[in-house]
Amino acid sequence: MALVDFAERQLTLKLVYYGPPLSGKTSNLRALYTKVDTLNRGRLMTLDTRDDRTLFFDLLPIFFRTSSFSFRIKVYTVPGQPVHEATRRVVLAGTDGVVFVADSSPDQQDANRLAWQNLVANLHAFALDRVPIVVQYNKRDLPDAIPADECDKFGQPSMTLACAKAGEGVLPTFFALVERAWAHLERDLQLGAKLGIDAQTFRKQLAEHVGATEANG
Ligand SMILES: Nc1nc2c(ncn2[C@@H]2O[C@H](COP(=O)(O)OP(=O)(O)OP(=O)(O)O)[C@@H](O)[C@H]2O)c(=O)[nH]1
Ligand SMILES: [Mg+2]
Repeated sequence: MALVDFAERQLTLKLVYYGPPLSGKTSNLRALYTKVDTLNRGRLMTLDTRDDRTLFFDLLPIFFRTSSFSFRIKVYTVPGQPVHEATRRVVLAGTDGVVFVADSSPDQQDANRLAWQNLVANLHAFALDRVPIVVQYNKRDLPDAIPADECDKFGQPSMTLACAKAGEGVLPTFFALVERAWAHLERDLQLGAKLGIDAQTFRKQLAEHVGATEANG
């Protein structure tokens, strides 16, 4: 759950990138890191084995300040390999939103489904069933990528398309999730009224600090 510190006038959001093995979760975070202004990001922490598989998790802290409040967004990835189930649960605990990074390769559609079922079960175990989820189909550059209109949206209202390796679609996915996470918290905690910031102001500030010029790229 989001941390609101009224004394320090600070809001901390936790977001998690989830999905099947090798779908591009770490690649999303790496691209995000390069797109966020140096002043608004901390160190990108990744823990890989030699073959690039995430061993524990990755973390990118993003922060920005408005005239009245400061925001911290902690962006995590989980490791996709089945063996890391315990780690996935630890990372998912208390999340305010999830990007589900699906693989566009036709032969990974079963892996997408399995990872989705795993996500739903783990969210349910934490009573986080209502947390906002953005489905991203990554690796759109694959010559045999499944057509966009055949992608399983897993019951979500919309999805984004990306080529994380090239940094494409990474910011729109991130913005979509942050916006939905804000709307969710607004409903639950009346954040806007308490912080004196409406959704539009929050979005504008976020875009200004986190690469507004690339919001479509
Ligand atoms: N063709 C293509 N390959 C990609 C893309 N994004 C990532 N990859 C490749 O997919 C492989 C896995 O990427 P990662 O970002 O490490 O995947 P991950 O989801 O973090 O993997 P785990 O942490 O092991 O679950 C790497 O070889 C990437 O270069 C993309 O948009 N297109
Ligand atoms: Mg990874």
